[in-house]
Amino acid sequence: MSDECIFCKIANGEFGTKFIYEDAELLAFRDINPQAPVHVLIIPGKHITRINRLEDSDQALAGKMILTANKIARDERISESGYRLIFNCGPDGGQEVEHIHLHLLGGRQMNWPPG
Ligand code: DGP
Repeated sequence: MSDECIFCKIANGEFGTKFIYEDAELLAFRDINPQAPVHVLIIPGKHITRINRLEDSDQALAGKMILTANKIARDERISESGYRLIFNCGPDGGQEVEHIHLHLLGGRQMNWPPG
């Protein structure tokens, strides 16, 4: 938990954010600035700033984030149409919030290369 971190505050319920998934380790909620019809953020409750700060002991947690995104994609009915999972990391990666989060984007055709 970091006192300054907006996603820690969300995880603590300080903003009343609706969680579309929640368990002992992970939370998921809709992005405030959606870039697709489905845009969900999957975060760990544990404050980890960037994916390049993950440690060997976080291996199961990191894998669970992907499996949870797949589950949410099924719940959102985009599993078969397809979707994109994104971890932004650091300044060049376009990361704005320093608490790791997996973007689940779907419900429209994605473009490549990304901007
Ligand atoms: P990134 O650039 O990868 O760090 O993405 C951060 C995302 O977090 C961005 O798409 C907007 C979203 N976001 C920032 N603040 C809030 C918030 O207070 N609530 C919600 N639901 N999303 C937020």
